[in-house]
Amino acid sequence: MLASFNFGTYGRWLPPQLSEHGHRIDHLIDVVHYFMFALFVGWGIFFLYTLIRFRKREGHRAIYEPVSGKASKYAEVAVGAFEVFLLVGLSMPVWAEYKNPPPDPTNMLEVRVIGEQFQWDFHYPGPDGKFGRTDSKFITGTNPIGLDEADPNAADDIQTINEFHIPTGRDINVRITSKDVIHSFAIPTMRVKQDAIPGMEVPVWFKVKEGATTEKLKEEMTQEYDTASATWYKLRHHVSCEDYRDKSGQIILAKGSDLGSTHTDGTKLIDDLRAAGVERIKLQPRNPLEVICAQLCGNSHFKMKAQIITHDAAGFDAWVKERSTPVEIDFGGDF
Ligand SMILES: [Cu+2]
Repeated sequence: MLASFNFGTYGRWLPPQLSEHGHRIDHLIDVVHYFMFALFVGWGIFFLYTLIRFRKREGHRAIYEPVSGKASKYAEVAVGAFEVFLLVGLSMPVWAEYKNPPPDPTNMLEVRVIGEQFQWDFHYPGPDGKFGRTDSKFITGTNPIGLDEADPNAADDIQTINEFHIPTGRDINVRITSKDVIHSFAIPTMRVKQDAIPGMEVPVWFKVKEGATTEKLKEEMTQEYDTASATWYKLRHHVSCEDYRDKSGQIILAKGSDLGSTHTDGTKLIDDLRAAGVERIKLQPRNPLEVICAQLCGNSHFKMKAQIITHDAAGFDAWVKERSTPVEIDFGGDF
């Protein structure tokens, strides 16, 4: 699959769009903006007209009576009618489709998502497709969703914290809730957003475009940076694609090293690279996709993010298999 996901234009207009339904949301955003622009121009012209028409001048006196003509009324009704069309004709059909169950629920992946201050917890049913029972009395640091280990359905369940593994090209139904306050589950690159409300489980579904795997996206987002103009602020979320050495052949920056976590003094790293005569470095982002919280939910709201790892079908099955198999520890003796 050689589709390009157009990460080159990230941030210029809208974020890259990686879900099957996202173009319809983008279309809606476009229509609303064209409408707002038309309104802005229309009202602007009218405003200038009134400034000139009713300016203070000799022989004219202000009268304080409401308008008698029909034109302004027609304009108001037309704007109102168009807004109703935007809501009922365009927005609600798109919204309804993604709030109703997907057309083919047989091949759907269900994931429970639980927001809390300040992390996202994910609960997968595992290969049996059945979620184990959860109860708040079982909640611990390593069991944030309170999974009941005694429940047979829970045996192969998978829990992750701030790590959302999903397959591409398959319907994903997320059932979103919260443990404490209202959060908002948002994936800008998938055009998905839904409030996480304590005591309620709200479903929403989406499908990642075929081929948009994390590995492929990282490859597409690989870029070269000039060491002469690079700043640590810009580079710290990147991973090195190659080895870079100083004049004596010693490695300054190793291939695969994550700049943010392996280099505490990033400015020194850039200086060292420059001093070694390295003019350009090839880097790729550490994490192209993430879930954020779009609701100001507390003092550490800003760090409430989960990394999204998109796999192809085989890769996802392998991950499920790996995570759902109980780890057997050999203690090297009889117990
Ligand atoms: Cu939050």
